[in-house]
Amino acid sequence: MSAHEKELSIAGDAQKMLRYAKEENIETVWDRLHAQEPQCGYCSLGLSCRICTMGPCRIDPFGDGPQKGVCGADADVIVARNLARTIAAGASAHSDHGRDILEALYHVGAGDTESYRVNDEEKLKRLAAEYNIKVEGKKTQEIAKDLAWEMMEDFGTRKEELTFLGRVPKARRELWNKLGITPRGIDRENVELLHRTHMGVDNDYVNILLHALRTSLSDGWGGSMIATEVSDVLFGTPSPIASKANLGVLKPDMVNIALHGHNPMLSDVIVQAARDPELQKLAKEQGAKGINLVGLCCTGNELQMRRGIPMAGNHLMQELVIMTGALEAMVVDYQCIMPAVVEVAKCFHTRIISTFDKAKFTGATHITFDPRRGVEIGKEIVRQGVENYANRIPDRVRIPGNPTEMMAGFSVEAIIGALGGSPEPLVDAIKAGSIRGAVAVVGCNNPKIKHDYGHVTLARRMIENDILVVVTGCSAVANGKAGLMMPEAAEQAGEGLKAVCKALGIPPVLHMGSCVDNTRILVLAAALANFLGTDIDKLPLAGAAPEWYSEKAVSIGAYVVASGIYTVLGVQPPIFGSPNVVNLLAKGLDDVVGAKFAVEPDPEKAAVLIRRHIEQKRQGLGLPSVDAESIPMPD
Ligand code: BF8
Ligand code: SF4
Repeated sequence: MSAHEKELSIAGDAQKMLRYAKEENIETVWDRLHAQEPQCGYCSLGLSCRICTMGPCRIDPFGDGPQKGVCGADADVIVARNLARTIAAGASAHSDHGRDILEALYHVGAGDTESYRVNDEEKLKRLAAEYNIKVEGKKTQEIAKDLAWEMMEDFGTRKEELTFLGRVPKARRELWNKLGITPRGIDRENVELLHRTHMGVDNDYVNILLHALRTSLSDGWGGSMIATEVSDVLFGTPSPIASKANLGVLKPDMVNIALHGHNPMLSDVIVQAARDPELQKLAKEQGAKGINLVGLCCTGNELQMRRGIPMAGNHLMQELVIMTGALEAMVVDYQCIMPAVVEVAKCFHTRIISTFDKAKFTGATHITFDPRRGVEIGKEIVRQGVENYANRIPDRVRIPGNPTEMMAGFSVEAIIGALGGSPEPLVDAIKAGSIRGAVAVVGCNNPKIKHDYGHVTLARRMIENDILVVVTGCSAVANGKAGLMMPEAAEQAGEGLKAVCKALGIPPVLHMGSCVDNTRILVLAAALANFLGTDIDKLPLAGAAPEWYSEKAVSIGAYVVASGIYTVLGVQPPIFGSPNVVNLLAKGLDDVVGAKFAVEPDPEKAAVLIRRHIEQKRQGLGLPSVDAESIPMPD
């Protein structure tokens, strides 16, 4: 193994595939990053604006050149507008995903699909109660229709606030009202943000950013939360389940189909379709032993959480999985799918199948998905994969190593269930100090950070110091591959956390799902705060996105902070061209919403920032704590 691959990833499977890529001259995301360097300094600082055609404009960060755009916008306004638009894009992506799932629920209610059904009736009824829908005397189907209809109203403008705000601690709701950032309609906040950031509308950076927080809250407590809850209703609320991860989940003697993207409504019907006896028979006729479905990114997380489907890899693995030469089809829905997969697939027999009309890929086979004919379309997709097995070139198959065992399925319901039905035992362990607090390590991979290094290093340091870790998204894959998501990993935890994990039989790093499932973390945090009769910002909690890249991650970071949770980012956001914006986000926000951002690329240092923060919060609650400053910061 040369130094080259080891510098790019800590994951053994990735390192092996990167070596093949180099030997065979196949371009990857790391090569393209290299070709882009040095990246634009103005853009990296957030100081370029192309909102209108009087521009594009740039502000000189050194003070010698222009300090204002053609319209007169200064660095503060330009940086704030750019950040706000990033949040709108991220919140829109999550919320549009939520609406797509909601439409599937509506079709169930309307009785015009046989591909889906209500899987968790109890949750359906609980949600109906939150939405003030009467359930007595109604059939499940009718409740589904009524709930879908009411939830759709959360996207519009009819309401003064989103329904799920009923879950938020009272003090926080009052704070949001006082600040004027209570999210109303999901679409409304996003549209208003685009309006405000048009040239000549909102020209006050604080005002722009407050509305950006409101928009992010419409994602966290709105669009994403609807996506999670309705997915649970349709596909089942996750409970602890055994699974596996890394490229070793591909099988040399089976038809391998990877499901990539974010929306579980497609992948769920593919799971149904792959069981079809006719397709199984066809696979055998092709010489394969059967059909092996594997996940990638958040669609993979959705499948792993509910069905234990093995996980092939996270964001930076999407090109490398094709290079195994053992992938018959990569079925994509939307988000985080690099257009580059089509190019890599050309070097192999892999067929890229796109499925959503809003997410087409030039060069891919497109099969339009329609939830009303879900399973039928799912079968057609699987058939294409199976038929492609004949085109596999056995000499080019190279599946690196064996998969790692991992556990998934820790929904809030499952965690509370493991605790015996109440958050009390967790609260007691935190009070006693055997668990110091909890941290959510979430988000993406980014080729600017050594693949998986940020996630795994931070999670290790947290559990060693008795901080419970919950993970979602690509962080869950990284930590699963690193072996931290088995109960045995408790041995790597501090004495207090180790004892709690052993008593409950759970890993010290808990898989809570996909990126829209970060809302499960909000729900858990709110439940703990409500249980203690306090606000979320008083709790010893933190968030971290050590390797983030996407607009969705910015929206997540914003709603997590606006909900009162301190968050450390591992990749610098493009805001450093405005010291005022940096000051607001990294300091001032603490006085406004009780939480702030920090940026720290080194996970060893990020770990210390989080440990110090957790001790300060413990002290604030009057719990046994150590002096935060006594925790040394590594050089
Ligand atoms: O929604 S963590 S790279 S796959 S954006 Fe994308 Fe980031 Fe992965 Fe999932 Ni989330
Ligand atoms: Fe330039 Fe202002 Fe137009 Fe932006 S909005 S491109 S700063 S003139």
